[in-house]
Amino acid sequence: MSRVASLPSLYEETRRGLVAEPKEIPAVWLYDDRGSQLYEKVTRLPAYYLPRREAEILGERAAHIARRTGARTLLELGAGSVRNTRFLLDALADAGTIERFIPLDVSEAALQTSGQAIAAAYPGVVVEPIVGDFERDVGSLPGRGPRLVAFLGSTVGNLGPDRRATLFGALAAELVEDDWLLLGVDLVKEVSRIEAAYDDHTGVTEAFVRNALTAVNRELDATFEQRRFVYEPHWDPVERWMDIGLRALAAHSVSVQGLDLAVSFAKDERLRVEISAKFRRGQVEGELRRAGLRAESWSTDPHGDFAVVLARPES
Ligand code: AVI
Repeated sequence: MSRVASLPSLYEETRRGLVAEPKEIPAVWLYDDRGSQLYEKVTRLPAYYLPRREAEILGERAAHIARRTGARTLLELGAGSVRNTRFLLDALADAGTIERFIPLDVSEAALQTSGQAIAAAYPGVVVEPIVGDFERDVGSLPGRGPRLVAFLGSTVGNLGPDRRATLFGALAAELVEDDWLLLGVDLVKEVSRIEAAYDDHTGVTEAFVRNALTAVNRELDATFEQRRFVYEPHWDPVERWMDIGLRALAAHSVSVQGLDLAVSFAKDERLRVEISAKFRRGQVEGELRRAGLRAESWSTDPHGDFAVVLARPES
């Protein structure tokens, strides 16, 4: 398995986030091995509609996507459990074009489990997992063309507009004439449904988000105490994203020895752990176009909750 993760840049980004206003830590801390397991549980929560809606779309559209792209290599950015990817693998196997599946994820454990499962289920497909960070590694994607780069689950919504522009730009530069991008995006809808998806009563989402603090404590020798924070996800109507994080219950300070840093929290000060942006069609197509990618098709589930976009580099 290739290992391409770079910790120094994550540490630097963490330092910048902790001294910024408002404070934040990089969302990548969410996805250590335990976090990846917790996220897997999140995806099965009844209120967390995203993966089910995406599955409905891929169930309908995967055969068309396979025929249209004729992909020999399927790459998946932020692959995780690769559950919905199976629709694409099945369709590309039926079309007889797929040779290689390259899942890229920060969690080596998640890749190991899913890589083995895929290799067993698709014996004719070479599986080559990459432990990496898609934002950093997107400019040097391996594989023989035509390549289909899948970026599913609305993971793109965890990036702010500037980072999305950088990522789409890097993808546009990396993809050549016969390559394709398949993007899954969660759509703007009733706020109550969006908020419910990030605040389940079982506490699984809260445990998933809090695990980022546990990961920072472990990796950076920090002293975040869970009991000093309350979980607080809320919808930001201006940015149209869920702002997901923790709020300090009282003023206190946290030492982050690995960064040689002391961080003071005021009472009620927030620590953002991630954002989860929700999209509209024109916005997604516009962002892709400005990066040099042309959306060729836009497919939604019957409820209009989620969309899957097939795009290619502008010729
Ligand atoms: C990975 N990503 C698409 C999830 C989301 O919906 O933004 C992460 C998540 N955070 C809390 N629940 C799920």
